[in-house]
Amino acid sequence: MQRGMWGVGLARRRLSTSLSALPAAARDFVEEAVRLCRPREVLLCDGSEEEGKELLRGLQDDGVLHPLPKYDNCWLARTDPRDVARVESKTVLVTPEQSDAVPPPPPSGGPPQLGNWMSPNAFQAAVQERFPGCMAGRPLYVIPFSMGPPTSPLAKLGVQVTDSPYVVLSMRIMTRVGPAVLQRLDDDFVRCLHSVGRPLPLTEPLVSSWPCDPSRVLVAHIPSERRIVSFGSGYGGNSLLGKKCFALRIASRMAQQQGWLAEHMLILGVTSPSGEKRYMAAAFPSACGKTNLAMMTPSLPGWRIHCVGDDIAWMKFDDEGRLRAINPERGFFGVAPGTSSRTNPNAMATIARNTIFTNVGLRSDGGVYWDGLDEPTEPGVTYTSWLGKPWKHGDPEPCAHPNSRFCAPADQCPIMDPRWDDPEGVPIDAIIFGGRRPRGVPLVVEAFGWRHGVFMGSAMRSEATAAAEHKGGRLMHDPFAMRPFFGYNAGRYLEHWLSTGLRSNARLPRLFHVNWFLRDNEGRFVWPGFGHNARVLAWIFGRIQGRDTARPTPIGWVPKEGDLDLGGLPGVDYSQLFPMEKGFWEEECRQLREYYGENFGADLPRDVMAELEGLEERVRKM
Ligand code: TSX
Ligand code: MN
Repeated sequence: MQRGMWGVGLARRRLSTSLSALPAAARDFVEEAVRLCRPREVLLCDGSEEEGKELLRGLQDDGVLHPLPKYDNCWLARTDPRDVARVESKTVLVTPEQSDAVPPPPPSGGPPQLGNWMSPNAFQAAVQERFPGCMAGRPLYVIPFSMGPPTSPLAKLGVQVTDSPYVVLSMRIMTRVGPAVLQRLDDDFVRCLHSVGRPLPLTEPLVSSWPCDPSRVLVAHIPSERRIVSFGSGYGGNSLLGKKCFALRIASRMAQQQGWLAEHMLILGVTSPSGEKRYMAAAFPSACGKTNLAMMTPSLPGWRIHCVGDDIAWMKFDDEGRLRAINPERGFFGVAPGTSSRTNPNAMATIARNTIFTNVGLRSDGGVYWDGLDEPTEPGVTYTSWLGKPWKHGDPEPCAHPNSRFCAPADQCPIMDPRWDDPEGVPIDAIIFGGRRPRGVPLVVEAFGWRHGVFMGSAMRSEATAAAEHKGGRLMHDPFAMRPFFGYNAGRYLEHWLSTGLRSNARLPRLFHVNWFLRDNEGRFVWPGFGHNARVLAWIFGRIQGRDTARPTPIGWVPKEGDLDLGGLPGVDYSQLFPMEKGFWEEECRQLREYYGENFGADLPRDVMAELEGLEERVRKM
């Protein structure tokens, strides 16, 4: 870290280095933040080992991080229990016109589902209510970072200023921070301002040594200025601004303007027994096991899977018309509960060192614990819950928070793809949508074409979870798994996808929809999932290669019986995996029509409505 300072009223001590390493535009941005937030000092991050050690020491001294001696360089953070998830209701897009940010508000008067708009005036007022002096007594860290390999034509730079050293440590894992970024930094970067909102001296004691201001959280995006302003939360989704805020919301808007795609998708490589390799991207809402799929161990002999990314894909057509994808991130910020050596051994290997855990349970031997971590209980080992209280098996409350996380470097994953950080990206041949659907929706469907596939993406629904503020168990619409992440009007987002299909020289990927979560009448899962999902990927692989392994149905192409490998799966029955019920689809169409009317209104593209009408017509004839 390099120390520097500007402005009046800053600490008067002599600083070893100035921040002249920054180009003028970045210096202006930092100076503006210093004038507004009035930190004690300014520290420029360089991504070095020593810097990491210094941050860890400080965080330990402050009681924010606790060592986990069972592993190598692993740490536990416990947040204020009021600061445990993204806050969608306080996440806004700031544009002059409301229609640039969101479709018309629901006619029923219900809350908007596809994002929140804030006027520039209201935003200025909100900033003035929160930021002046908000970093008093704390250092301001300057983090120049790259989303994507710095040399990649698809990469974008950002500069985050924050008063949270936890955020700095996490950003060093999740993004690229270092000299290669400084070298390339000019005036084209996303301006990211973050404060936990607890100036010193404190007026009230902290809870769990975790500074935050839950009642005044605001996560604002100003797409026209490529600016993000986040206040009051230290939790990852609200504070690691490179991830959801930049790589999805701001980037989706840039992508619309510049003719590419910024998507909430994992990227994986599939290699067939004959050694052919294809890359696929997949969009799933939360609680569908996206990270598990991205790191899957296939159950089919001879097939191999490699991981490129588990959350975000930036994709752009190259000169040959191939869709090239990069993972803009450098780490995994994954949900811990449910992760185990049975569900995801590669994740378990990834998080065994150099990992920051947040809100997981603690074992007395210095290990971590959460629900679904299927480790045998050892005599003498006691547990402490994420709230810092003694915990034992059978207690009504979970040991780890349902949204507890690991934050680990991607290159520690044993099946990372050899090209996962290739600056040119990997060519995408299939895009897979999915959802957690207990009834009616078959295991896999291929779209009739691009327009039909865009409709499928817009029609995604899934059982809700704990990743944000929603109640579990209810079916929620989540178009393209982007519902909380649109950086502009979701109707125009669909138009952008439709127009992508009209590019003259594009070799378009094929579009699919999958559902691992069908249940029978007794409530049992009818598909074994996990490594067996490779059977579905193998069928998709065949389709990409042009194999005649599908039959048309009213809802799309499905595998011909016998063309989906169900070998060695006793009790798994083709007809159960591919339900085709007229009544179900009639109801689905009705609900979709209502959802479009409520949430997209006049901004729903005509082509998407035409696809819904086409489906309704085909269902009528079922
Ligand atoms: O991640 C999951 N995937 C994708 C894996 C590559 N999960 C975990 C829940 C999401 C966080 C799944 N859960 C999957 C799945 O494909 N399928 C299911 C449902 C399921 C759970 C248990 C069994 C079968 C299906 N069977 C036994 O445990 C024996
Ligand atoms: Mn995600």
